[in-house]
Amino acid sequence: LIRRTLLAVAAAATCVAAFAPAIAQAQDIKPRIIRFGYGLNEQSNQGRAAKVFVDEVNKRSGGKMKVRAIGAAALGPDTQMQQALIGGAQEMMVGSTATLVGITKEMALWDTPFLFNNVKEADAVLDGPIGQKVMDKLQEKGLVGLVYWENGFRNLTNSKRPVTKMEDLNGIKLRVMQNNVYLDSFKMLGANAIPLPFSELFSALETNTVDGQENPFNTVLSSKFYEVQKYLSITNHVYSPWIVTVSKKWWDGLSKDEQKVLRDAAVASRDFERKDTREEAAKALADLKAKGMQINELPAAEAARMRDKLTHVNAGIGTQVGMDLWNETQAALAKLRSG
Ligand code: TK8
Repeated sequence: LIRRTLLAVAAAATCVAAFAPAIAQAQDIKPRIIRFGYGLNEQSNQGRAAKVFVDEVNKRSGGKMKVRAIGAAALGPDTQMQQALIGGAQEMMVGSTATLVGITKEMALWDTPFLFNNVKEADAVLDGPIGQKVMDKLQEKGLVGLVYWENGFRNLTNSKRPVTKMEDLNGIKLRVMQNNVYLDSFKMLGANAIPLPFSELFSALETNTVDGQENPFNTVLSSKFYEVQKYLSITNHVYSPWIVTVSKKWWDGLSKDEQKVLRDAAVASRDFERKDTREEAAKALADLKAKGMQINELPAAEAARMRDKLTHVNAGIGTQVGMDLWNETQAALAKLRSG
């Protein structure tokens, strides 16, 4: 009888292992505390998706891995957190790919003005082999990239005047991300481009240290830039991804099961984040109008003039990221557009 019971128990255990591999008890998972830093506030699309990541890691690790999501740049701006990850002093973060260009030059690919025409193209390239290739470049610098989230198409706001043509940018002190492509792009368009970390942006706008900035509608709303910016010009000049990264030093000490928990939770957070961001963006303009912003579109001819001017920047990006990667991306986009 004992033997039979043991056999039954063993068979049951095999069943559990075969049919429910997600059960945490069967996995090699230790209790872990994971600091996950981000720059926007808790009420933003970034904050909402960070919460989803917390829940997903909790659920998938049977409560053993606990993510502490810390927003509003409380752990420092993007560039500072990146260094903390590289050094192993912080486990995870999500931030702009643009601020990673100083570490991994290939990230500048995503800063190419007007690279993607729509989010479908962005998803296809970012989640495909090209996005993976760029992400993998982080490893040699001490970072592991997991997924791209959507920051979104960027638009221009300022406190001086409606920007309806390129010349309207002349003399406008415009905050840009700490990134040479953005700096060159807006200088090219005639603005007085000033790199600043995001965490200093609201107060810089409030004190008129800078006159304007560019970010997706979602951020203009969640960071309350409408309180200090009168004009919003719909430029959609670039699609900006966020990227979820892990300290490689820390990652290399995790078991395969723990790494899988983080990878799967990151994918779940990405799927939530893109949907949530797109829903918010679709109604953000009406909200911003209601908050008193004056919104204008660019006449098609003016948009074309700006685009044309910015092609000068593209040549430099090709050299920076490598012509192979550049050409591969252009070919992938051409294929997407023809299909
Ligand atoms: C938040 C930033 C922000 C970015 C910027 O940390 O800096 O303007 O768009 O989302 O990464």
